[in-house]
Amino acid sequence: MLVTKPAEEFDAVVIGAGFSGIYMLHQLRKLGLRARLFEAGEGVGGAWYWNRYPGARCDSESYFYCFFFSDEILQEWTWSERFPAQPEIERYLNFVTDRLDLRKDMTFNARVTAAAYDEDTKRWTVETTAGDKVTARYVVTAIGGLTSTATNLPNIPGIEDFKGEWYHTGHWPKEGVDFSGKRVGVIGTGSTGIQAVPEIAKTAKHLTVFQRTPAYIMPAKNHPLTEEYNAAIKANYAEIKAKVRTHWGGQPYDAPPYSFEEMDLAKARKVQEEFWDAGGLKVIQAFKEGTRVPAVREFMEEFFRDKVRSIVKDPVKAEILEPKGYPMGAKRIALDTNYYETFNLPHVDVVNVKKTPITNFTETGVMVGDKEYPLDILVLATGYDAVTGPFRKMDIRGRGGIKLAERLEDGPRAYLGMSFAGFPNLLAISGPCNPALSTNVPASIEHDVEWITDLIQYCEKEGFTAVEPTQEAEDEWTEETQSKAADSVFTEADSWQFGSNVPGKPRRFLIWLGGLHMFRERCEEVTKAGYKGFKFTR
Ligand code: NA7
Repeated sequence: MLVTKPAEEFDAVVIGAGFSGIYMLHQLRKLGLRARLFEAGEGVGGAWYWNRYPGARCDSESYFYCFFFSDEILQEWTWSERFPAQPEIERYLNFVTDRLDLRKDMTFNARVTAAAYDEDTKRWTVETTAGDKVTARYVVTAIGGLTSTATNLPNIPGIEDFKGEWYHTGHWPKEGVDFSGKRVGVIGTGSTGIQAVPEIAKTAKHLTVFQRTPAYIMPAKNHPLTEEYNAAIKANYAEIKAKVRTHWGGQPYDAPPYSFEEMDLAKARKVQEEFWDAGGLKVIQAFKEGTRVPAVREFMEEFFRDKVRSIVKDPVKAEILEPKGYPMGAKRIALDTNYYETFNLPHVDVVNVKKTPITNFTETGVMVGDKEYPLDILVLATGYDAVTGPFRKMDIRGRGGIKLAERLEDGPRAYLGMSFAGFPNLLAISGPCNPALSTNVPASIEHDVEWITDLIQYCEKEGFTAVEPTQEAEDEWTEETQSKAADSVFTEADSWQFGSNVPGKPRRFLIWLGGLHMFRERCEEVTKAGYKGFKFTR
């Protein structure tokens, strides 16, 4: 039975202990506010706590997939690999938590289920699965956009009939899964499936990959970092930080060096080959014209298909795996380590489930058309009900009892991707209509946390009891989010970014596509104009 704990009063509640929650709690403490953080997991990490599937690894390079707000932490922490794996990021976030002595204000194993605003007391009441019922003047959601609370299970009948083990990658058991000697099936070939497949293949007796859409995949070319490299990075953090702050995607990369138009195809191919060899997200950043220019994009698409044909020896498998049917960039591009090579192993197969969809699960496997694939373990790498999903899982009620879940039913809406009309003092880090998920996420998170901190500080200083955006400001930002997406290549495919991976979810773009550098400017303009678009109550 759930025992309700005695009510406690806080200035602020933070929901979630990933990158966002950790930094937000630190900032609130610095403001001198009494804050409490609730986290569903047993420990800190957020997405990096739950995503323990084999091969889970970051697609951003470690030296900039981190907090920049503390020079001390930048100097004290040393990354071991170019692209950090889940355990290392989890260790990093634990290190930061302890370094800032945040744990004492965190409650674990407590999933927030409800938050309701009382217009008389001007306080939120927040409830958790652990029986907490606390009140606070501010609530900051630090729940992430792709999270374990809102995993996307495929709408294929019969999962309950399957007698083997099955796991969603976003809820991976802490103790791991033993694939040895087992017939394993993986459904889903997004970033997650692409990372998991080579690792599962190492021990499984047989692996069948059920692929609906072939992704465009770049080689990570991951490697351990040397002492010299780390020393050079640490000596250079001021410059790196400045670049992160001014880059579209929050990455400290220089602008593409070459002009596609000014070279012949043979030269372009040589250049592209060099970028391929360097690996990482820079692979598609060789040409100034960028992939929005169809000629550049088509050149690269063909380059990627050639690569698949040259790596995968079986032409039938290669044909299934070749990315096609939509333009590159219309779905997230993934990084791999030995993904294509894995299909050269005799015990690894790929099945095209776009051509013949999965019809149902049986007690013993998966039916594709009239053929059954017998399985002992099924891995669902089928993604998330992104961005709005995690908000809609909580019962959040604002003025007059309006429900945030209902407000978000028709698609994402928020002002600056951080605030909601009718929900005073509810602030969201990387909320709907925010650029975070199109960028190096920690860089966006740092921005949002700092902007929210300034807003709260302003309220405290001015003696305002409540701040919320006007309906008009929220509507405008919401529409701007859609119009930016309408001009983008994303319109040309189904993706989680458009909500089209979840049956019944409206096709509305979830992310503000103006780039982090422009978002920073827009938020600054709002601040300088006396928090334009917000209304304050004393
Ligand atoms: P994604 O990118 O949403 O990928 C999910 C994959 O699962 C994708 O290949 C889907 O195919 C596939 N899928 C989903 N439902 C089905 C059904 N019913 N049948 C067959 N295949 C299906 O999730 P990830 O976890 O890989 O990555 C999410 C983000 O996390 C990623 O973008 C990074 O930012 C980190 P589809 O493409 O829809 O045809």
